[in-house]
Amino acid sequence: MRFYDYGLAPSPRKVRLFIAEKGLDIPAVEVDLRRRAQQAPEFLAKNPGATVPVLELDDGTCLTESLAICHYLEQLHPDPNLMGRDAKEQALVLMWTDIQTFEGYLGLQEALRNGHEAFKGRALGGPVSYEQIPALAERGKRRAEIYFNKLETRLGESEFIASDRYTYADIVGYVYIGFAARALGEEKRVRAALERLFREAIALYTRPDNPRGCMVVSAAANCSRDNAEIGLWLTEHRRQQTNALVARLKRAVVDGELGQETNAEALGDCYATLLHGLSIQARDGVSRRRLLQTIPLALSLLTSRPKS
Ligand SMILES: N[C@@H](CCC(=O)N[C@@H](CS)C(=O)NCC(=O)O)C(=O)O
Repeated sequence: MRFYDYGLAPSPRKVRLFIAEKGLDIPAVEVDLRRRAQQAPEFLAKNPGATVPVLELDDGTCLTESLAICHYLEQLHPDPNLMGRDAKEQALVLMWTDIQTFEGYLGLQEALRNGHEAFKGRALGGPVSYEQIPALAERGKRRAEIYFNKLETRLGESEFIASDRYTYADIVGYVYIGFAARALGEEKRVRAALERLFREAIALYTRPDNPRGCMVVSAAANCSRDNAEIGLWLTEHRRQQTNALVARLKRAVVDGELGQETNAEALGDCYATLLHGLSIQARDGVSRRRLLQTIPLALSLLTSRPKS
């Protein structure tokens, strides 16, 4: 069996996490979408749709579509169960997968692929070249916002997305949340993007109707051994957030927004530390006004351009 993957893309990421949750060891091949490796004849022979993920079976059959691949792996390796134990749970997992994919992922794709110049002439994935429609970028953002509100409401009433335990639907949600950082965090200027990130985090951490602080930061400190899986999930989420910050800063260096001497990794770690610290401060009762005061200070690091 061989898994055709691409590290930055959300669809194969769902499969990668699924494989990890099952504890399987499947050799992976990186298909570099940025270099259009999905359009190479060898890859098109495996998937004429020119997308990843693909799972190539030993008999040569190539399975595409993340849901189909995960379903297949679930049948072969039923433990731990991730797709539902009975008819109702299975239906709920599929229901929440569809809701999230149609309302969230497609909105995010619409925003990213119609709004970012890297996708000019590639507004839809696959073998056909489609031009961007800028109005769709705005609509996509709106759709994604509505999806995230729905997800937030859902996670307010249930610890997990589809059931009372961790399932594939949680993997899907987790991947789309991570993808949103990339799809929506595409503010033209790095300073504006960071300011928005901090403002939104502080607004969320200090909402009067919610427990203060960020679940991802504060719950992690309290995870028992039994909840090691959730702990892992949260750790991975924070790591992903840090990676997204570092990647955004590196891009700002490449785009010439920040000086070449900028140590994007150190700066990204520093902002991630602040982001997590803000949650703890909020939980300890520090007011929104005071937390907001930290933003200009944090952004002043951008002009001081720390040296490596
Ligand atoms: N429904 C498919 C979607 C696959 C898909 O769109 N993959 C994207 C990466 S997330 C891709 O390969 N795009 C190729 C391209 O942009 O040309 C699935 O869930 O696997």
